[in-house]
Amino acid sequence: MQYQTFRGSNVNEALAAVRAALGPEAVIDSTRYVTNGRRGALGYSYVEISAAPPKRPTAARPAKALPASDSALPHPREARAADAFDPQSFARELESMRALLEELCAQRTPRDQALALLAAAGIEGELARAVVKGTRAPRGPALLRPWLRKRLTDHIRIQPSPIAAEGPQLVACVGPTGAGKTTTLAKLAARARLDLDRSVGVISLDTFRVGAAEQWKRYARLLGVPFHVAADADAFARALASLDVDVLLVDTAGRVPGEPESDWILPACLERVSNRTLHVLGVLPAWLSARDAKRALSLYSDPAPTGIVVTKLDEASAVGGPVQEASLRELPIPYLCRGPRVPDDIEDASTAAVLDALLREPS
Ligand SMILES: Nc1nc2c(ncn2[C@@H]2O[C@H](COP(=O)(O)OP(=O)(O)OP(=O)(O)O)[C@@H](O)[C@H]2O)c(=O)[nH]1
Ligand SMILES: [Mg+2]
Repeated sequence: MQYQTFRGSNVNEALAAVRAALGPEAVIDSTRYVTNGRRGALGYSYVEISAAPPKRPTAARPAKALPASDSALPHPREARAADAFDPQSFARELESMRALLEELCAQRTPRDQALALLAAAGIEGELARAVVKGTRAPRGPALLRPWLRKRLTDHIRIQPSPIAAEGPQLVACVGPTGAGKTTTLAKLAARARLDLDRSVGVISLDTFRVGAAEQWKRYARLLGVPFHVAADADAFARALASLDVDVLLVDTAGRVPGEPESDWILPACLERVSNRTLHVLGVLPAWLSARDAKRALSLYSDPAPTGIVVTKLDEASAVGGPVQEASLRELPIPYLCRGPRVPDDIEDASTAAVLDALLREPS
């Protein structure tokens, strides 16, 4: 094949030159980004494409022998394949591919770049479209991040700490197995007691997981708070009657899809509660995808969560899943948890902290 070389200041320009000369069916052999690495007046860079005219189907005719001198010449590609592996030229190839990719990325529209940043944060679909809708995104990541922060602010709701609210409060944690429900409640028990000087009691409905009651007995002893386990609504009502406290914390076992409804006793328990503000907090690890966050909370319709606690921020590179679920359900976020330590690793949520977690600068 007769390969020719075409140049352009970018891929599109070089491709246009190929098509103008050889037509749309041209066969591309290689594309490389060439630069002398300098900026300013002394610098140059261009894209070079090696291409040949399209192969036309030929009528069957006897193969014409090549002249001896021609047939002795290896095809350029065969010659290259026969070459020994050269790490330096391999590194150069890689570098030109990276530069090409960067150039292709830079050609994306600001809206696409904004959607890519949101996707990296774990925010996709309906919410991502709503965030970029209406106004023009600015060009370049330096302007895009502040723009996105502003746009996302309208989609984040924050709830003032329920354990600090006036009057008797009940905070129940629900959510998937291992999400951090018990740890979050232990942190809240410690903060209510030590920081807010409020009386606290704990009732655990988790009679399923081996060691759940022991885990709570240890926390309760350390924190000096009364603790009960309740296997049904009657036992819950008895425990409730014995606890004259400002803040009642209710722990539940993680639910799994397909679990019998009869095992889920929280609704019956909450029916026995009066004169307390009820908070049912869905606890979701930060690394849960938006789809899994939705799936996890779909198991909790009775009672429906009133807020979402995001845990394990310390383990996650993207935290958009739970934040997206909170936004789509119009639920506020009262707390963020950044580690397993009781009581240190919990903070009252703020819009700025949620945005910081969402739009982290690449490290
Ligand atoms: N890194 C990190 N670990 C956490 C955090 N919160 C909880 N953990 C750890 O996650 C594990 C599970 O926490 P639990 O509080 O027992 O979770 P759970 O939701 O009560 O689990 P089940 O009762 O089994 O459904 C424990 O090892 C905790 O120490 C957090 O914010 N960051
Ligand atoms: Mg637990």
